[in-house]
Amino acid sequence: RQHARSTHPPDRALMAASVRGTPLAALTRASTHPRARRSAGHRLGGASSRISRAAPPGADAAAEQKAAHVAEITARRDEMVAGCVSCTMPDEGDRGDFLADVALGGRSVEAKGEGSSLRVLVVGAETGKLAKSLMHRGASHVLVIDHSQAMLDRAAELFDPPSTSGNAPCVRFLRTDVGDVKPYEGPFDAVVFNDTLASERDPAAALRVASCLVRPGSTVVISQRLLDDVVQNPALPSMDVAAMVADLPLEAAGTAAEGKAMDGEGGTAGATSASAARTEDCCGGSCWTFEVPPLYAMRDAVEMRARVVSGFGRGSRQMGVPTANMDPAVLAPQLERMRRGVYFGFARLPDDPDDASWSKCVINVGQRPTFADGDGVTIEVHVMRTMGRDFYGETMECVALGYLRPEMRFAGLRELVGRIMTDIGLARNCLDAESMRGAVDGKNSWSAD
Ligand code: RBF
Ligand code: MG
Repeated sequence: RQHARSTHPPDRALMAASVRGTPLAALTRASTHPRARRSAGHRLGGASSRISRAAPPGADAAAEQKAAHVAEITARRDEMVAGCVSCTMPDEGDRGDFLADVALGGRSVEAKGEGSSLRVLVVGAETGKLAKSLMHRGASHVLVIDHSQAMLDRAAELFDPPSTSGNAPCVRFLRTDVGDVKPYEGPFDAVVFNDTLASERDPAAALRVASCLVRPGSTVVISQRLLDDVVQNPALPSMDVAAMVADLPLEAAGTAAEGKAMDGEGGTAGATSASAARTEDCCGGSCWTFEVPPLYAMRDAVEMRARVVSGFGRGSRQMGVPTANMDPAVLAPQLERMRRGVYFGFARLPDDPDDASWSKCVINVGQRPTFADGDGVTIEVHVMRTMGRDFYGETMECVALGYLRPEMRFAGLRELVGRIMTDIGLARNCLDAESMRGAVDGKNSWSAD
């Protein structure tokens, strides 16, 4: 029992400090563990030498910052796994069982039926116990990511190597940042931040990316071991979960069916859902459980009518996704009700005899942060129908019925187009529902394509 957590209060202080992103030098000072000076397994000194290997020369400031942060996290997590793991990752087994239950919420691949899969993304490997619990409880595929290769290697020892195709049920390990997980790895049925979100360089961005990697109806779990002091201390705002989820399509678990106001009441809805989502975990830590609503239907449709103005000329030529830009000047009241992000609905050109019927569409309301010229809010409508011409100056009508996701900054055009294709697929599915057609059926004739 000599490594039991309760006998080593300094290690708890150390964990808490690491959660707040304290520099490693401070962590080393915080460690008064009697063995820290004697045993290599407990020593935290020496990590700073690794930190100094920061970004390659010539990288821009943002990349340099990211590299430095990744190096720091990597060093910290290498040390965690090199040390006494029941000290650096206390209660891992119990937490793994608890989090697997929360993440799966009773779902299992067996219950989903023949040919289905149940995919979970785990951010933070530890020694693999959470992945093990997930597989035992009914996940079919678990992707475990971490910055520490040593930690991933240690966790992988718990499992058979995956089949080459990756189709058979398996656990895979990948050294990457959550922001760099490719969409084709998903979509996931659940994401678990396994005591890692608070130490992300930008926790809000990490959560945003994660919420885009999951499919509608899935679960997002944030677990932190010793976060109480961080949450309650306004001097440490890095984990304001309420603020983080305010603009994301996330609902406190169990409340998603009631529907979140996606139009205008974002701040309040987020705050409510964050506190409603929070529970204490099995071991005195904090756990937030969110659901991505099965259908992001808005309570009230937003109707827009405006002239088509010229955009950046990038949609058709560079992206292969032509968009009609609706004049934002006359849509101020609607813009006030719509958070920035991607919507789906129906659009038509009422004055054009050929295109006066409603077609499915996706709508981006935002500032295109992926591009340098992205400033000023635009309302861009991609109509899922071949029109064979542009329609500058014509009047467009558009009804936004649901919210897909917040706007994001992508690494480049290819990633953006990839995500837009996913948006289009999701939108098409949602809009096939009878209730969706009903929203415009009375207004005009229906166009099936
Ligand atoms: N631009 C972004 O920078 N980030 C986004 O997440 C984003 N999502 C979009 C989703 C859809 C469905 C559409 C049609 C456009 C989106 N855009 C986004 C805007 C895109 O950058 C823009 O259409 C082109 O730059 C042409 O102006
Ligand atoms: Mg355009």
